[in-house]
Amino acid sequence: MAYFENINKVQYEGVKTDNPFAFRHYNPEEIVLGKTMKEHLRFGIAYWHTMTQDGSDPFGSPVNIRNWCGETPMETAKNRVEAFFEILEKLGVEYFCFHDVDVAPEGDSLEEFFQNIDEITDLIKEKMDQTGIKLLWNTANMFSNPRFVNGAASSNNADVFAHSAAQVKKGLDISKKLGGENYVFWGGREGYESLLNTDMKLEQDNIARLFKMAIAYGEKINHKPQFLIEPKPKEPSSHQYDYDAATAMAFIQKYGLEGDFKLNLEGNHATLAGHTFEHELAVARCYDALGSIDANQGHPLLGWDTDEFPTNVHDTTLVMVELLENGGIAPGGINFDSKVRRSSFAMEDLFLAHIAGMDTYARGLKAAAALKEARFFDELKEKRYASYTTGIGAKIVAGEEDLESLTTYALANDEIKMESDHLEFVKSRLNDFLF
Ligand code: XLS
Ligand code: NI
Ligand code: NI
Repeated sequence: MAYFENINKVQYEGVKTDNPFAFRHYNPEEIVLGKTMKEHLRFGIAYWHTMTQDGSDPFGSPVNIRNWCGETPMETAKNRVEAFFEILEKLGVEYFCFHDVDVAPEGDSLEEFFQNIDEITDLIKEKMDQTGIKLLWNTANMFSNPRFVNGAASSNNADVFAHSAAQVKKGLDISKKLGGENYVFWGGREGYESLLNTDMKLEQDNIARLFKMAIAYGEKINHKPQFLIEPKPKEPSSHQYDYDAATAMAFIQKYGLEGDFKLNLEGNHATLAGHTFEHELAVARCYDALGSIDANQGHPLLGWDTDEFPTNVHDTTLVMVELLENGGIAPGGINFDSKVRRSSFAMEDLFLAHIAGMDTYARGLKAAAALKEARFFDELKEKRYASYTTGIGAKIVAGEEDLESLTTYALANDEIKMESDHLEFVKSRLNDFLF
């Protein structure tokens, strides 16, 4: 049965089309810098925002119209799988991501939950085999259930730690069964509400203990997805340990996890941390740890994780500049961790919103490719840092100078000439590439 009877496979029709269910910029087979757009962008769809989110908010009840609700939670779960793959196929999206609780009802016990997961992931596997659609990553939801009120691995209660370990083990078993390319840890409530009662060192050591158990189990079952930490500074906890990319890298290095862990970076989490998305990507690149991205954007006037679909071409261009500099994002991808706004409650909005996000990323890719071909940023930076390529700068970089030799140099070269950055001119030239 089709859940979106009136929607056909979405095709590229170019900017002149007036068909809302067509791509205007995303042309999957078009070659950009030697690769197809599809290969560059590796789009993924998030099960939670697309299949389970109901449009409710702290001030209002569910509004989303969805036609896949069945008689029992398991029937609904099965219908969702069908509807989800219909969306993926019709949009031509080849990857997806999910939390354990998104796909299967928790039931009355952990045992029942695991049985439900097995049954539903069998169905998902069948769909994957039929369509060639792949699992970008899965994860365990260790923040929604009341037992996680004080976190999962960072909980003060060791039984909660054990429960979390069981969920992660199941997550890795599923990842193996479905050929998952990455496995994500977003520390939902791995943080604290008040330092008054928190042993921060023990909590962070325990998070690292769980991560090491995950690495060891992956080795044991001979399945090694790229592990990813997804930083976020706050919400739901008032303070989360994986605050931002730099903080997560300090954690990864402190506990010696560099060989197995990289980062999954999200647009709205970057802005919540007081950074731009491209800042977070650049930090990750400095550590060779850019693993995957959660594509969304925050509302400029709201201070929480609104997870809006990306529609800002300026932002997606700067993201794609980073991804190109990274040599691509594989085995990661561009996962739309994005949800339709409450007022976009119709079924077809799920298509319109993803088309908007995909087109905005396609425009970002094209603009970033043009910037790269024009050597826009290279020339800018070569000129700006030219003092380090010759003379004293080249010697500093080569490690040939020390405080004494530089003091001698500085005393003899006391009149320093600084040059203007002409930043407004640079920004205006950048606009020429965007539109
Ligand atoms: C929440 C996070 C979450 C992760 C997966 O803010 O973005 O959705 O991506 O647990
Ligand atoms: Ni996310
Ligand atoms: Ni988020």
